[in-house]
Amino acid sequence: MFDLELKKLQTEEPRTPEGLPEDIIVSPDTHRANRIPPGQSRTRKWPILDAGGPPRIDMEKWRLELHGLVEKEASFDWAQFQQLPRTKVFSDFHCVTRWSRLGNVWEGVSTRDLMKAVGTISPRARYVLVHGYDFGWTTNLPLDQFLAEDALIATHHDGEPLSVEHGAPARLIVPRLYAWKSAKWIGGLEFIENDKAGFWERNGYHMNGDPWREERFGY
Ligand SMILES: Nc1nc2c(c(=O)[nH]1)N[C@H]1C(S)=C(S)[C@@H](COP(=O)(O)O)O[C@H]1N2
Ligand SMILES: [Mo]
Repeated sequence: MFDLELKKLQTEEPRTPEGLPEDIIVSPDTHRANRIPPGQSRTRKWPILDAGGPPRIDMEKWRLELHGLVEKEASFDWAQFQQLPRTKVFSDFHCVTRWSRLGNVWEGVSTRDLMKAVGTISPRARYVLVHGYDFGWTTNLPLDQFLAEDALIATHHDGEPLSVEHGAPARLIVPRLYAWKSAKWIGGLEFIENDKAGFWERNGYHMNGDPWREERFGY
């Protein structure tokens, strides 16, 4: 009996984008016939992975700061962040340590909507350095990846508020790149001209990080 249930769990097909409500943005990779990138295996659990554990965040002091090469720098407190338009995204999540979690529904503020609030981005800006609240943790990614239609600052996952371990109160989600680019406990977005390695990138991980091209290490 137990064996049978276990088998069912392991073979159950992932949720597909067909039949989702119209207002959910569907990440294009979820339309692939094979949704598992090379060298990855599917997990039905959601592992917790980070470099130093959750930071203590005082919600009175929480800010999301946008700075660098933007027309006007901006800082949202939690109440202001709640006023921004909300978006839902259906996407897969690929960790460079070789697990993939398929069919996630994220809810939060799309990066495109967030950027509308700060005027234009300088044409010189080509990369984003994302800052977490944990010990000055950072990750870098190309601006066009950050502004992909399915990228968002998420507060909810599969209908539940994010747990602290998974990045509450808010985390970045960039479905088209490996999960280490999806910064938990987000506090800042710095728009820069020249690419600058973040925490894992300084330790050998890829500057871009496309799972379909197995951009795990190096440039
Ligand atoms: N701020 C911050 N964000 C982070 C990390 C981290 O150490 N600090 N780890 C990254 C890594 S390596 C992965 S695989 C994902 C894992 O997200 P999860 O713990 O919600 O599965 O978060 C990423 N975001
Ligand atoms: Mo990771």
